[in-house]
Amino acid sequence: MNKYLIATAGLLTFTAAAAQQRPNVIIVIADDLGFGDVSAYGSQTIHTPNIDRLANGGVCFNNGYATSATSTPSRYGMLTGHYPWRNVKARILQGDAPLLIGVDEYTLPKMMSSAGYATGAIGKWHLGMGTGVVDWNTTITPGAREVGFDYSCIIAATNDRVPTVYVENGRVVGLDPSDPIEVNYKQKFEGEPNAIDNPELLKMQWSHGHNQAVVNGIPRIGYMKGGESARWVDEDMADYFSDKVKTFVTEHKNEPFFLYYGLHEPHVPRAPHSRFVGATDMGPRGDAIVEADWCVGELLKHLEKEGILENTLIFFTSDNGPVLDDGYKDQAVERLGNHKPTGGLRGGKYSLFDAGTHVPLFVYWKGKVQPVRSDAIFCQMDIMASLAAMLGVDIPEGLDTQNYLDVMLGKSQQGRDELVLEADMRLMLRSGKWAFIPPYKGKERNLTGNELGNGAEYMLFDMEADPNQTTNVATSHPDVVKQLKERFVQLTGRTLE
Ligand code: NG6
Ligand code: CA
Repeated sequence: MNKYLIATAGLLTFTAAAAQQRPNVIIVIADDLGFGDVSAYGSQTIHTPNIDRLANGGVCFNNGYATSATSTPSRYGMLTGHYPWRNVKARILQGDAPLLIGVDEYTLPKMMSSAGYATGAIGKWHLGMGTGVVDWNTTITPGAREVGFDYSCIIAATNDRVPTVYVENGRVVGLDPSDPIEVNYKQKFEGEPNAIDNPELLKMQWSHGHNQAVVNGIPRIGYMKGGESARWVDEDMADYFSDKVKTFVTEHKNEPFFLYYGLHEPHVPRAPHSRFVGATDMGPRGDAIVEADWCVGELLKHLEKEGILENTLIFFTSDNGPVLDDGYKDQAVERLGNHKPTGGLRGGKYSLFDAGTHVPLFVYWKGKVQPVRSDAIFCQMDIMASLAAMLGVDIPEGLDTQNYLDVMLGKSQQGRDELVLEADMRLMLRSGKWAFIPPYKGKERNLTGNELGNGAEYMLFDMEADPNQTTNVATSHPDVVKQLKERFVQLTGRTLE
């Protein structure tokens, strides 16, 4: 055999091997689920057996990170492989916000498509849709399809924001054309109920914000009119999306598929189905987590039933850290008991402290990935480059995503050394064992009670010795602070005093 033939033969073998390594890929991403909210990380106060099955049967990251402490930027980071703070619009979006991701932008689902995958997004979206002036009564475009999802069945933003309808492939589900939907985030619609004027309609009370449209007895952010027949029932949302997930899996079981499954729990308003009410002693927040666990269980059962569990790589994570009172009086604070949603980590949702972005993160692939607890830092943003490496796909240069395939599959514990993490456009740098937070003006805590990480001084924490960030060691480590300041400026392009 001459050299040319040997090379060709080698290539063919490689391609065949690569083709065998095309498991289905599912990302399950919960909403505001904290590091301490799943029993896999040691919580004795809540039991999440289905989520634990993934954690204990796969790579369970003790240092898994989202890129941001809130939803929109976090999801943007994972789906685009770009740090969200590079895009000034990557902030918490309202329900009528335009599509945040450029239609020409490279994305994770587009990468998966190029590797021959069918792609779908089901559940929470929160990345905007349309061009800014959305007509909810026609096909809304651009949207999930332009981001790279062949199929989508999503909620536009959050479960506390209007419009409270499901959007399937760009169309509002169950809409009666004679009752068109209008949405307004500035002005109320005359004659439509709202939380301030119609408290008698409320089955759940708001604590801050959330006092505009009333849908299903729950006050929301934003005003909405019409679309009565299309409005979701919060208590049925888990079942609704679970059914959509099963249908998607069944329809695509004979080809590789990529599914993004955005659970809405335990984001506010917490309104689990009646069969989960009372599942915990913690009230709606705890019960919603049990509902999320049930959703994971249904997914696993369905994959088993279709005989494809062994051929499916599953990520489980959360978009940002936990919060108790995020705007509704649902007893999340009062009934917390001994439960620690952050698992003891400092801060929470909205925070530059660790619990803002330090989230549950597991990679499960039955029979292929060995169960291991990994201390490596692994970030959701790196899923893109790591999967690309697994599938043999070239991705564009200039992205922030990096290939940590061996870490992702539990074969190496050499994770990321540096990460720039974001909370409401404020940034911090995680570098090796150090967490470095520059000074930021602003309140110490927001209305949720979560500490934001603002302060007049530089903060430096040794995450090995002090993972709960109790002691700022900046003054005793001036050399480290100096070095991290320089690195922060270099990485972020921002200035520091
Ligand atoms: C905030 C909401 C909060 C939640 C959050 C988005 C108020 C007072 N607070 O503005 O309830 O909806 O946005 O959460 O309106 S996230 O997890 O989607 O980022
Ligand atoms: Ca969230």
